[in-house]
Amino acid sequence: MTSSPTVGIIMGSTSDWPTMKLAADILEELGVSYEARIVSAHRTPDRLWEYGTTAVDRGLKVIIAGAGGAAHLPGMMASKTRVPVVGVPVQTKALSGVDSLYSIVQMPRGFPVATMAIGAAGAANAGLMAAGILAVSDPDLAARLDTWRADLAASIPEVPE
Ligand code: RP5
Repeated sequence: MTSSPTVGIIMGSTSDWPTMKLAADILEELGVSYEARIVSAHRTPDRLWEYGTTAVDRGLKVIIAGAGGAAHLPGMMASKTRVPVVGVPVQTKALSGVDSLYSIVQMPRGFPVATMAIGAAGAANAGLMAAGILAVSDPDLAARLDTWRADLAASIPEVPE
């Protein structure tokens, strides 16, 4: 889904895509337009700068940013745009994603990043967080999100199976 995206999903490496795709899957389910791009704080800083500088004019309403290790992408993106940034700490082999989490969560006052859980749950929740933000001003999306949440609740058994 790439036409007129309202959500930008960015990640530091293509190796982050299996995780970040879980955010994309949620947005697909809920009918939210998005784009997915590799934007690395360290390897492609000029691309990060350009992405952040143009985000508002391009109509992006939420940016989901995922990275692992020295995960500076979400925070740097938050420094370049007022578009809300949802951060996803990608799980790493060396430190299990605690490094990613600490790199993302402890932002200085003035430049917030809404930091999700490490890994798969965090990526899916980032998609839901983005949808929730957009649903504030989109009643049709709000209805789809309510249905999604009700379906999830209904799928949880009352007794262990
Ligand atoms: C980070 O380094 C990326 O976000 C990724 O999680 C990690 C490893 O990247 P690769 O070496 O797999 O490209 O910048």
